[in-house]
Amino acid sequence: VENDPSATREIIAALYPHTGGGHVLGITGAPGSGKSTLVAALAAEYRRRGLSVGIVAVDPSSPYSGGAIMGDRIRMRELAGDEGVFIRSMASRGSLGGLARATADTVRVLDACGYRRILVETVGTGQAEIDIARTAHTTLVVHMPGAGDEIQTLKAGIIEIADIHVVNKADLAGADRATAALRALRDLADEPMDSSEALWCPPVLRAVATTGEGVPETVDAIEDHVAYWGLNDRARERERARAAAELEGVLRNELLRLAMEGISPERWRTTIEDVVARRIAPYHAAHELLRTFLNAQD
Ligand SMILES: Nc1nc2c(ncn2[C@@H]2O[C@H](COP(=O)(O)OP(=O)(O)OP(=O)(O)O)[C@@H](O)[C@H]2O)c(=O)[nH]1
Ligand SMILES: [Mg+2]
Repeated sequence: VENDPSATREIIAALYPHTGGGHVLGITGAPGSGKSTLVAALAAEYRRRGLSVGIVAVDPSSPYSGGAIMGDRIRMRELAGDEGVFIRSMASRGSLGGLARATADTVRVLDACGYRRILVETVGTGQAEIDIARTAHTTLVVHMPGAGDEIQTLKAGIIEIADIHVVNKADLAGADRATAALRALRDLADEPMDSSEALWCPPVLRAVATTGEGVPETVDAIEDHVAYWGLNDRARERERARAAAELEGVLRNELLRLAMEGISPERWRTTIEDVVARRIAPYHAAHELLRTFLNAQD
């Protein structure tokens, strides 16, 4: 799935009926906030509770065999050898879009393999977060104490995507302030007017991932969200929106691919020349190409 996108379609088609049993948890947050440490601690807690865990660590910035990924491997070493845990580290090869696709498909493979909780770590880089929020059922945002944190949080629009906030490194100074600031931000977020069903209020938890403090409580909160996800119409609506967004994306790519296949390299070149020479506007050029393509379909 990672190495051969052309084979992925068949693989995913075969696996798809077996997916849907795993709960996908996105873990995002600023670089160095302790995501990997927390993921390892969460996985260990899940193992204690008897649930199998798949882990996908995504690093959009580091090179193929970057230090961060080696670091993750070492950090997660204690989980290695446990058959109930599968760890996959992925580095970006090209576009973030490609990474999002490979991540989503890797998650599906783990889901089909029967891993009950699938933890996906991404660095908070904006688009990657949004992508992961689309793939995940539950999005956990890791924060750390420190000046300016709250403002960064606001900028990244992270309040909207978080189902659970964890202030990690609660052993360091400023954890109280960070926790209070996050709670205040969360309470500012608009609440829907109709309260006919129970609404999810993202909890703000504290943890020390290195010692495991606060980790069982974090797993409890995740499991509360798993239950919420399973029962709630709003969550099901989100699942539908996710499916629609994915379908739309695939359709867009497929249509583009088909259209490009239907256009000769010569036609493509002359059209570009026409656009550069201002003989035709891009919008009209695209429409003419599209018309040629559609006529060829009849
Ligand atoms: N004091 C303290 N240090 C922590 C805690 N959790 C993680 N760290 C340390 O913070 C550093 C970064 O932790 P990582 O788990 O690699 O953080 P990350 O968010 O995965 O980092 P990137 O993937 O590089 O963005 C490491 O040196 C950890 O040992 C904590 O609760 N308290
Ligand atoms: Mg990490």
